[in-house]
Amino acid sequence: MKFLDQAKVYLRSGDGGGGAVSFRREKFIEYGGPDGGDGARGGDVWIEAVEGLNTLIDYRYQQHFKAKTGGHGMGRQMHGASGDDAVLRVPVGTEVLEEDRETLIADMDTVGKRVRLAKGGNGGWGNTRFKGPVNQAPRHANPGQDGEERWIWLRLKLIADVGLVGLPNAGKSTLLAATSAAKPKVADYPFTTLTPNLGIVDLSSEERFVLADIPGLIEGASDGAGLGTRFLGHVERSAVLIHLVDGARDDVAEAWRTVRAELEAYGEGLEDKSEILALNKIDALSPEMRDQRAAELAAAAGREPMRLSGVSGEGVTEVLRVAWREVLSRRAQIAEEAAAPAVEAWRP
Ligand SMILES: Nc1nc2c(ncn2[C@@H]2O[C@H](COP(=O)(O)OP(=O)(O)OP(=O)(O)O)[C@@H](O)[C@H]2O)c(=O)[nH]1
Ligand SMILES: [Mg+2]
Repeated sequence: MKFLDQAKVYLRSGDGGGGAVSFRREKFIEYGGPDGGDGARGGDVWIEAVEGLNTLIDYRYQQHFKAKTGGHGMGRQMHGASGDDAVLRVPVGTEVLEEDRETLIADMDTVGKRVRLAKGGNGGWGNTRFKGPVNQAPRHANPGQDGEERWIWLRLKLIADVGLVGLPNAGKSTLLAATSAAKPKVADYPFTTLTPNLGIVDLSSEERFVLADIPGLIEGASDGAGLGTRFLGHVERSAVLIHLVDGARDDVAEAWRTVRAELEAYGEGLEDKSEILALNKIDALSPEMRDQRAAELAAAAGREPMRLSGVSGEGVTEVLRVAWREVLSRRAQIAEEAAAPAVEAWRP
């Protein structure tokens, strides 16, 4: 199963500047001759894979990218200035496809990779260039070439930064819906979510991460009970798990233990992944009940849970902020590992 973030984008490279028609006019010089300069190239449109981005969300807000027109030529053989390029910065792993959404134009698979998607038009020649033995005073210059335009698709396979885990009905999908543009199905019965949903949480323009809502786990999930653990693969690579416990239940400690046991049984590093312990649905609890359920959970887990409600929004930002800090430190760790020099094997 693939989660795709995609965006359709319009590109236009810059038109070339026109050549100039001009003649030298100086004192004491008769028949000055043509001196119109050439127009300059229009800007290109490039795409570049950069570090630190992991979604294409920016391309939902800006869909048109145009490079600048080249400057026109001028008298005294002065050329115009080249038009500035436009550069689309995209996350590593972005695929660039033709408008048909099938033909691959480029795979932006490494940091720093740059590909030109539209070439700027050439500048037109000024009249100086048209001077020949026959026509010593051409009154003709070329216009600049038009830029190119095209529609492309950007496509990125999303990888979850943060995973939501919990029993069925814990409120995972509700929380995803409340914090992202995703619209997962929410209902008052277990196993509403049958396949994972991903959403992009947008804390600010520099603080974004991918949140995954996966089907609920029940006791025996690792042996195939319920929907099993097969969807846990989608959160294996995440930086942190948010473990939601339904505060409206009277057995919160047991609920937490059940899910922990399934994570342990699944393994693959999930058992050691950091976990934000979160008591959910506090909107439905009196202040005394909140304290009581939090205390029960703390006794079981050995640390205080955060408290939130995906319905009222209380405590949600705090949980997301803690998750974001984990995402940041995980990204820093990945960058560090990538930068570390490879150790060569010692050979006798
Ligand atoms: N009072 C209250 N009810 C909530 C809250 N979050 C979810 N619910 C309700 O709990 C029920 C289950 O919510 P879902 O978001 O579907 O739960 P889920 O964890 O995704 O469940 P599965 O997909 O079955 O694993 C729904 O009736 C929700 O309206 C909350 O913060 N407060
Ligand atoms: Mg759900």
